[in-house]
Amino acid sequence: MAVVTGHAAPGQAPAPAPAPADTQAQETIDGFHLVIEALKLNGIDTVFGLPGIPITDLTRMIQGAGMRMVAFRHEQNAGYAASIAGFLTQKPGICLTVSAPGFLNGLTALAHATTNCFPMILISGSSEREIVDLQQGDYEEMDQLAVAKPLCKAAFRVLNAEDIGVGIARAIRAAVSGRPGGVYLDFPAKLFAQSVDAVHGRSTLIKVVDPAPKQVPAPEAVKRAVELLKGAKKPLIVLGKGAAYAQCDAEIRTLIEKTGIPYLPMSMAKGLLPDTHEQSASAARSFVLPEADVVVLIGARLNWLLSHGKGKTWGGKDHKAWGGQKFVQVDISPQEADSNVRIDAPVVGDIGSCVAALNAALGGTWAKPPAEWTGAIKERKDKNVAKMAETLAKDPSPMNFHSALNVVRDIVKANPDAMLVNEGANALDFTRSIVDMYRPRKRIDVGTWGIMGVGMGYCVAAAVTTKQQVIAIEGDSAFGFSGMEVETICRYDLPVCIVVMNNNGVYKGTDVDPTGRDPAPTVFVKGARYDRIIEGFGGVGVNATTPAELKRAMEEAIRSRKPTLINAVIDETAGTESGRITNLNPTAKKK
Ligand code: ADP
Ligand code: TZD
Ligand code: MG
Repeated sequence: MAVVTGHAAPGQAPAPAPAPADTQAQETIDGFHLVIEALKLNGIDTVFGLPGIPITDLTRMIQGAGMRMVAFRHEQNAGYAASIAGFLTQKPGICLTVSAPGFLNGLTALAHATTNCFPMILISGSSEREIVDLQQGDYEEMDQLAVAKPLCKAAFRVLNAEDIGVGIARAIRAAVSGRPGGVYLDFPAKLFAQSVDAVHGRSTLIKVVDPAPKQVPAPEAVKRAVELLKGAKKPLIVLGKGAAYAQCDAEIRTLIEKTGIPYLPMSMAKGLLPDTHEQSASAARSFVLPEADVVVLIGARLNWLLSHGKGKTWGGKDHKAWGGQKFVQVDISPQEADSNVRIDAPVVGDIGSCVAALNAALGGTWAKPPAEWTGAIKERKDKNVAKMAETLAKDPSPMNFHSALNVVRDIVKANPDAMLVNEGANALDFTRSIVDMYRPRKRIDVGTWGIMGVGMGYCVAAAVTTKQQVIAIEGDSAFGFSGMEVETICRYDLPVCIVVMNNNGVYKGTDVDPTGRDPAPTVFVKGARYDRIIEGFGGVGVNATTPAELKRAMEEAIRSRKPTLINAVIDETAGTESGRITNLNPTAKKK
């Protein structure tokens, strides 16, 4: 490589340094290039971010070095993209932001990554340390390291160019080893311009060996779990997004099919086995949770999404009472067990190793669960599926969630490799229960927080990292959080088909201000035309008022792979408050 000092002007290669007398001895490398080389050395090929002081040149040079530099309109969306790229690839997703406000915009996504156990690194430029620490009022002044610390797994600052290699190596290890999560890396402006001898500089870079080491479970823990399962009359397996992340799909399938145990996929574990699998108990969820006697959790926490493993959902007498189930919990975090209820058989390790060990310990012959149990589940399932089919077959006018999602369901079935992005309340809950998934890691959604705003960032990351068609089913409120990234989708010409389920508001479009002065807080402009937004950027916009129009538009989007936004006009009375979690609403009950 040639001499690599100096900043590049827009569109130009880095300017060569003035030729010194002894070129060999003087060849130098600067902080910008050490960062890029350290990332490349570790197989990182994509950065999501937004340029500005002090990282503008870094974004140019990343692109110049042949990496994908995806520039967003708001850092939060770049951050969400990085977080889900981490989930999909097992490599830390990288988000690059400017100082204070850019950093803070990215921070929500870093916290989101940590909460969801996605590996991500937020790299942020920062202002002059001396001025920041004396609070003398620098441009975009903030002690970013201190702010980031409580919201991530680890946070590091690099002051010297020779430490860039170590900083990036530590960030990668922290992000992907053990329970994955978000890592913050602080690069003050001065770091980028520092030059060091090139040979020496490069010798400080580290190619991380085995960044996410296997963690094999203890044999006695595996034995304990298998013994517990052997005695079960009504066993159940719950697959969470940790199981999807682990990419050990064949082992998981073997466990489920060899034992014959019914299973429930959490939303982002849908498709790990096809949702049409005969052992899927999804359509009988409210029956199996209270009835099961031994539950095997694989990469799923007993948090609010599973009603904390107790209460009425699990057959408990009141909202805090234990339902009597015994739990096996397979998780990489040794601290997860007992977080909500007693875990009788924790199996700590990476899911691939744990499930392989369980499979081996099952032995040659394993008695399938009693037919009474599987038969009762099938009965519930068949009844619910038939009821749903009846609802889906209706064709009301205006279109409702069901008749629109009936179309989406068929489109996803015909395109099982397409990525499905999903956010909203009713738009989320109905999609999750109506649209079957057929392949692993195809469904990405609001995750552990039930967060709005991940939509367009997820679309960009899904398209860039998987190269597959992306279908996004978005509530109209949900879409609004990241809607401006439609420009990003058009700019990079990504195969994304966004369907805005437009019911004129948050949950419903029917609320009114009791005083008659303003619009109610949950309603939006009536009859808004979200499809026109994408037209402004050269994409395809379609207004769909019937299932037939929606079907035609989605099929055309997938055929053409053009950025498309379909405004699906949904009955504004069709939704319910907070979708399926009305009960979490302190005021809703009092109505
Ligand atoms: P869901 O929301 O789908 O129920 P959660 O996010 O609650 O899933 O749980 C994911 C769990 O998976 C976390 O407890 C995390 O520690 C665990 N996990 C993530 N990756 C791995 C892995 N490779 N091996 C084992 N456990 C993992
Ligand atoms: N802000 C953030 C960041 N996350 C949230 N979850 C919320 C606010 C609260 N919220 C929900 O939980 S769902 C939702 C909000 C604002 C939007 C629901 O409206 P929608 O979906 O149009 O997206 P439906 O189909 O109308 O229910
Ligand atoms: Mg809505």
